Amino acid sequence: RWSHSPAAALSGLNSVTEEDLAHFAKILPPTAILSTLSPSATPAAELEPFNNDWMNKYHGRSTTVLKPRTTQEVSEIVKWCNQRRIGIVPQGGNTGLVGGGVPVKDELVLSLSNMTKIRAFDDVSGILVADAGCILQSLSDFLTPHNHIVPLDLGAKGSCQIGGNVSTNAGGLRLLRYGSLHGSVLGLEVVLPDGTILDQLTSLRKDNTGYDLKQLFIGAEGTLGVVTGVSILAAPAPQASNNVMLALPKFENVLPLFKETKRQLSEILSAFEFMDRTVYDLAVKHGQGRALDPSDVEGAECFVLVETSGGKREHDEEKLNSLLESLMEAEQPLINTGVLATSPAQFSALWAIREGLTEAVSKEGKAYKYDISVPLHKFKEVVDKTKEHLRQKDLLHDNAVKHVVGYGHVGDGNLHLNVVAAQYTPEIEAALEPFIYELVASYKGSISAEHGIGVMKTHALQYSKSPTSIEWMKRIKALFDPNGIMNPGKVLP
Ligand code: FAD
Ligand code: 2HG
Ligand code: ZN
Repeated sequence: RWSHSPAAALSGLNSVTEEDLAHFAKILPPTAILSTLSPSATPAAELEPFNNDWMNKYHGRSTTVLKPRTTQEVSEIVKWCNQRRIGIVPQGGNTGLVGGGVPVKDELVLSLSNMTKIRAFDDVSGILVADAGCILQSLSDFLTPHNHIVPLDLGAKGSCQIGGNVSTNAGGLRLLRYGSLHGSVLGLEVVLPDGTILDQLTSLRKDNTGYDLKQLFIGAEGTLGVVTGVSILAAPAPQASNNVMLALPKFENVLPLFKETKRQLSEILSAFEFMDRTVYDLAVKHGQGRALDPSDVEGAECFVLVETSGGKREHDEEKLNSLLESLMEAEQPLINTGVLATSPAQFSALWAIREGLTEAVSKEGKAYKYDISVPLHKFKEVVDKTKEHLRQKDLLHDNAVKHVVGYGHVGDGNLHLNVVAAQYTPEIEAALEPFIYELVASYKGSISAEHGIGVMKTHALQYSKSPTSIEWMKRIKALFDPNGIMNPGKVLP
């Protein structure tokens, strides 16, 4: 039986006891065990970062955090928890935005933060094999002198871990160019819920030997096992990168602009990121990146950040400049202005605006985040309809919802609808849900484009998945994890 209450998934599971801790002490050194139960009890405050999510929206009450250093240690911990029916929440950098990485109640937190070894890199094939706890930025730094890049980039790169990225199937800012992790992850090492180590850490580009089991763990959000190692295809570093922030007089121009940009830039286009005026203003207000000149933003309803990555600077600059010229000189220009980065510092400053949007929103208030796939021409309609709906409910004012903003990955049809409130309140949530999920379903969209389901959207899965799909997901879960210990209350209703 499955219930719509995440906590119900925990019935039948046990809390960690002092006896369990005594067993963990045989596996791990004292420094790798944080517990408020232990004889030398860890102060509760030290567990707070593990019990609360990035938005401070989801709160767990775990008493114990374990930080294994090896796959073997993970295996022994998981095996014990399975025998004892203790729920486990695998945790990476805890930057997830759907509450998947924190406990629902007092499950044990298994932090991958001590598993940070780069296991191998082959600069001919570009294949990188690393522990799941490696921070994305550190993998990127490692690859720089080898003239390669991770095929994934996101604003949380300084904290998120590659195992967390794989487990959420994170999309991010480079998906347009390098595709999803379902393509670039070549192999995984996973500790299954009974403690078995599933070694699928192949470094082969091609391997058609039956079912591709690793795909199940990409986006499983820790519900099927603990990812301990990742083999990923790094991309050759582009020889030249440029970017330009385009200011558009109206949203309707985004679609034709995307078409024209793709046509002219073709193989060198590497990002096409959208932000509406309100969220741009929030970025400026909260100090993300460097504000554009007032004359460049005047009359702009929204912005698009275009990046090119190619093999020859002169060639790319010529293409980008001629795109800008043709856009400006058209009879009905699609853009007001384009601010072209002319130095590495400006290049980073333009990206900092886009990458800082999530942070800006969180400084402004409490964000309800809807990470949705909808047809591109509906992006603005979704924002407008949500605003109107909140206005009708008299919730669009400074003491309730302060802003409704939209930004995201145009190239991937992925809108980040953020409803920025003064507080998280049941009243606002009730106004937003199921309203937004129904709206998304009416466009045949997805209620989660890239952030996952976590604990936030288990009850909404039905808007994007058929009953047959959900039934088979449940069967897969029961097959891998018959005792329901892995991240209970997440993903499945
Ligand atoms: P956590 O938050 O720790 O965990 C996320 C989920 O994965 C949880 O369910 C957890 O149980 C599970 N998990 C973590 N590690 C493992 C493991 N080793 N084995 C099994 N399960 C595991 N997402 C995007 O897709 N695109 C973006 O552009 C993007 N930008 C972001 C920007 C900011 C500022 C922030 C805060 C978040 C952003 N995210 C984005 C959300 C995104 O999901 C995470 O940043 C990232 O992928 C999660 O990695 P993490 O290590 O922090 O995982
Ligand atoms: C991004 O694209 C992230 O910046 C986060 O996916 C989106 O905060 C959000 O809603
Ligand atoms: Zn995103």
